[in-house]
This record gives sequence, structure tokens and C-alpha cells, in this order.
Amino acid sequence: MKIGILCYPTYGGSGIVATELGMLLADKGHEVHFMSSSMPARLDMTKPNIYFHKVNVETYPLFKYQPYDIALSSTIYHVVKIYKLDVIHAHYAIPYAYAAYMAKQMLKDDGIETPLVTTLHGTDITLVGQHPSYKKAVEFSINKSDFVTSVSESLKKDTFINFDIKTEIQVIPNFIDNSIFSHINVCCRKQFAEDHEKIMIHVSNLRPVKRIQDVLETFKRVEKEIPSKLIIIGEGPEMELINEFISDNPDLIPKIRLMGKVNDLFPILSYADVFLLPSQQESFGLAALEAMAAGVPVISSNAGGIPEVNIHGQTGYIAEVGDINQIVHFTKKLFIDDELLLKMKTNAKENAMKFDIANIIPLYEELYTRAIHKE
Ligand code: GMT
Repeated sequence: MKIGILCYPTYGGSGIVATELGMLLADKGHEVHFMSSSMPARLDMTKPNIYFHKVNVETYPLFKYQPYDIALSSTIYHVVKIYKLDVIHAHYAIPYAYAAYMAKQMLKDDGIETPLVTTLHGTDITLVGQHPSYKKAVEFSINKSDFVTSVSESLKKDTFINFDIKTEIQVIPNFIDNSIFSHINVCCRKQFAEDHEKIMIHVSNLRPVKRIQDVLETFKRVEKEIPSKLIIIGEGPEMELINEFISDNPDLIPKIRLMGKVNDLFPILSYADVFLLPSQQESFGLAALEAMAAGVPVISSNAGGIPEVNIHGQTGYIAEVGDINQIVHFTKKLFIDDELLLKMKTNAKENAMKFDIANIIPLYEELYTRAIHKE
């Protein structure tokens, strides 16, 4: 099949899922065309069958805002027409599903019917998609998509609650390529912590919805009793809050490692003892799944789809959003009991296997086939 993938290029769950999916489809022999404002962060252009088309936004002095969505729909139109794509897959409703619908109409005028599959990722439904400036357009583009998927049952439910949806929504959970962990060389834990110290880790785009304050407060309280280190990976607006916390707690400076965006996330994840994900909202929690696949138990909030990934008392623990006492309690519980920690590490890895790409890719392939054959 010839598949067009529209996604955000930056760090953020939807872009990562879209990129990993596209690369695996290309590995299986499909021709995959990525369209985005810049090269997606994890896209490996050395792989076969992969094409990248940059959306070029032409500036003009009259424009206060650049008309990205117009440039995007024109790019989709041209790429579908030139490369004869079979299907367009939009990741994140805004602006991808919307722009893809416009491209579909332009193609229709030329007698070309190209099916559109839209995957809802989370904040396109629960946060930004709720804003009056976008809500109607999001609803319209979902209803105009030929097939719609969501990354969790929870997100599917939220979509039906928040919008007037007339199409079916199929849940296709996010996934992980567990095979990458067989090649990881775990040699350097000492670079992050002494043997007697535990490691907490948090990976995100550091936006307010991630509740970084809970990560920092948990670390501060746990570290007082149990020697530990905190690794934070990612970049985003809450970096200011982190810097403020560090300057208010100078004794913690040598114990907190801020790593920004890292290219090779998985070896670092493998050193951690717990992954903290106290998010206010999380449709799935891809970062938690990646941690689990690396054998790291997750201590998370109960937001959105997280409980579909992190199983309380088995792969980690779940607390109410904002209940720091609970998060601290669960972290200490794991840190003081090596046997329990080891068991949960094994459980986490085992549960991640359920989300292995080998189980998920066929679901997308089947969906594309149905879309192409209008089934
Ligand atoms: O908030 C983010 O982490 C980015 C956002 C995105 O769409 O890029 O992530 C959402 O999609 C991920 C991939 O499907 C999910 O794993 C995240 O849970 C979801 N984030 C939120 O719902 C806040």
C-alpha cells in the first residue's frame, strides 16, 4: 500500500506513534509518505520505502498568521496525486484531519477518491479540541473521516461525550517495539546514581498537564528518607517551574539530572526504578508504556487511559490526580522492598508485551485495506 502520514514532527506522543507506525509499515514493504512542517524527531530516513515531504508555508507581508492549514492541504493534494497514494492517515485532529478533508475535496474535483483515516490522540479531544475556536472544526473533521481510531477506550468515551459524533470509533492502542530492548547495552547506571541509590524518572514535553510539580514534590519527600536521584527528560514550558524548584532547593541540585531531549531514551529508561506520570490528563500514556517496556514500574495518576496501560498493584501503582501523599507512599513502598520492586519490574515488562507492535500493526493494515476497498 501507499500510505500518507500526517503528524507533528516534534516530541509528543502523537508524532512518535505516527513516526514509529510509518517506519514499521515501511519495514513491511509499504510505501510511506510523511508530511509535516519539519522532519519528525524519530524518523530514520535511511530506512527503505520512506519519503518525507515538508509543508512549506509561504510568508507574505499581508499575513499576520501564516496559513499553515492551506499549505498542508495543498501538500497533501500534490503528494497524493503525484505518488498515487492509496490512503491518508491523519494523526491528531487539529489541523491534520481538517486539512486532509480539504485535500480530499480538491482530489475529488480531479476524480480521485482517497480515503482518510484519522487517529485521535488525546489533547485534540480533551484539551485544545474543546476550545470554541476549534471545537466545531474538530467535530466536523472527525465526522468527515472515513475511519476514526482512538488510542484508548477512555479517549473514545471522551470523544462521544464531548462531540456530536456520527461515525464509529475503533480503539487501536498505542504500541511499542519490544525488540529494541534486546539490543540495549545497559552498562552505565553509575553515571546516574550510586548502587545504593534509587532512580526516579519522568519523560514528557513538560507541559502543565503533566503536573511536574507532583514529580518534584514526590522526589523531595522520598529522597529525604531513601537515597535517590531524579532524571527528567524532555523540554517544555514547565522547565521554568523546575528551575524555580531547584533554586528553592539547592541541596537537591546534585540529585536532579535535567537531560532535555535525548536521542537514545531507552538505555536511560532501563536504569530507572520507577517512572512517575502524575498527569492531569493522559489519553494513553505512551511514555509510561515505553518505561514499562524497559522494565520500569509506573507510579501514575488515574487520568484518562492510564489505567488501561498501568495496572494498579501489578505493573506499578495508581493514585488520584494530585494526591501527592499517595504517590509518595507508593514510591517508598517500592523503594524499600527490593523483592516487590523486582516483581513489578518483571510485571511491567510482561504487560508491555501486550502492546507489542506485532499485535497492533495488523490492525492498522486491516483498517487501511477496509478504507481502500470502502468496506
Ligand atoms: O501531551 C502529550 O504528551 C502529547 C500528546 C500528543 O498528541 O502529541 O500526547 C497524547 O498522545 C499520546 C500518543 O497517543 C498519548 O500517549 C498521550 O497520553 C496523549 N496526551 C494526553 O492526552 C495529555
